[in-house]
Amino acid sequence: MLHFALIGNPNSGKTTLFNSLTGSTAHVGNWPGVTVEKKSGTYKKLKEKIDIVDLPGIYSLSPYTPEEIVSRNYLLDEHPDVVINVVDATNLERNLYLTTQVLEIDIPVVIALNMSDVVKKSGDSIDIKALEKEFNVPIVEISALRQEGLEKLMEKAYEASKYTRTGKTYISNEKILSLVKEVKKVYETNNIDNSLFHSLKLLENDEVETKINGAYKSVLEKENKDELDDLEAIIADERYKYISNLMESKNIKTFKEKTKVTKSDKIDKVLTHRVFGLLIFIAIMFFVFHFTFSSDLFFMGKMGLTIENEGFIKFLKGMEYEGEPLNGIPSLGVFLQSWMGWVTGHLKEGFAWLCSGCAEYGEVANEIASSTWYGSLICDGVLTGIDSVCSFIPQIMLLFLFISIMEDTGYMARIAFILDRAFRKFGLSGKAFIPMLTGFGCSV
Ligand code: BGO
Repeated sequence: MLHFALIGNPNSGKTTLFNSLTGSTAHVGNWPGVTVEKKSGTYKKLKEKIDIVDLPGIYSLSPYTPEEIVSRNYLLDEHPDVVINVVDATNLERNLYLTTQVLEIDIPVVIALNMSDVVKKSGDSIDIKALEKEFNVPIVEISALRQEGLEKLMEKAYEASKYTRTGKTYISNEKILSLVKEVKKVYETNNIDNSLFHSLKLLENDEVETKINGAYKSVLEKENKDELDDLEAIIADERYKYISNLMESKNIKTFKEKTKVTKSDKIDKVLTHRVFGLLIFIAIMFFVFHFTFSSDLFFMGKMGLTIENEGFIKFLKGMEYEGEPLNGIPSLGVFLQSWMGWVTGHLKEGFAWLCSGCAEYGEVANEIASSTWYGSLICDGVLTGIDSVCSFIPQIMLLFLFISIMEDTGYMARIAFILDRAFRKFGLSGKAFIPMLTGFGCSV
């Protein structure tokens, strides 16, 4: 079976593409030795079945994070038949940084230009022909979300799998190229695969490369000691310069309006602002928890609102009335919780009434039911258990409703961005906030 690997930046749409291609055949596991998710599945619409692996989202092939190590090792050691590089067409420049590194590996590559629906909708256009000519690999415009262009992409990838491809670098700095040439020669004499990729990584002082092939650096160090120091930054800079020159000189992306700022951009500017963003976040979190758990909505009780009307108190407190006026109004969570308590309470009493042989409903029936083994088992055991679990359901549902609204509107992603800096201090990513928040449901 042929093996295709999907590689791309986080949020480039790899998972959406993977799900569309593999459907129900998808299998989720972990990469050996690391807690990085491994997703594989089968594409069945070509002459042959294709095994597809969704590699972790990464920004570069320098191994700083477990995700980068996994993706890089897969490309170099597992030799997939084709690499499909998923590129977010709305963030072309940033995504092409990884592309230039993938193209250095001796492997057939096909570029999937994803989110083309967004590009088209905004009236922008990308010169695919010019890009294809530049990179000399097939490029297919797709929309993973709308499932457009996927069959063409897979056909191109299938075709590419029949040929070999030699890696190419887009760095043009003469000095670097001459150093690469020297190392590459040594690597080739020592039968090291992907000599171009490894040579560049050695020059970049890449940790993994230096550990494995560091000894080969001695061929350079005699004459070029001074030039070797800052090469990591210089090579990164060369890559960025190349991409920005390419975009400008070949007019790769034409914008409908060069300075168009969308409504979403304006909202993002506020929501991700260092100060306002944090204040808005604190306010939203306060309202989410206040609407779910507070028994005094908007502190109206503290401000003096007292409800005397018995019928209204019964409605607000799930029929529970202790003969006292009510201070303030309960939040939606507490209101629903009171009614849930009323329903489960009556369910319990109804069963007690049946178990007592239809004795006087209420206290008397409860006492009689509790004195029999079956009445005690059903009412004191099973139904009391169900009652205590059910009493949390309204609040948990409400909390999850708020969380899903924040998730689906994309606000959660903005929160992750705002909190990223603070969370990094604890060795976590901003995204760790999402499981932390969802965990509140369980904590409740
Ligand atoms: C959210 N077109 C459009 N318009 N969107 C796409 C396309 C496409 O072709 N492909 C993917 N997306 P992932 P990684 C989201 O989740 O596959 C969207 O990290 C949201 N979520 O739907 O996860 C896709 O695997 C709330 O968007 O990427 C997803 O590479 C608000 O791109 C995002 C807005 O896709 C990332 C978007 C709760």
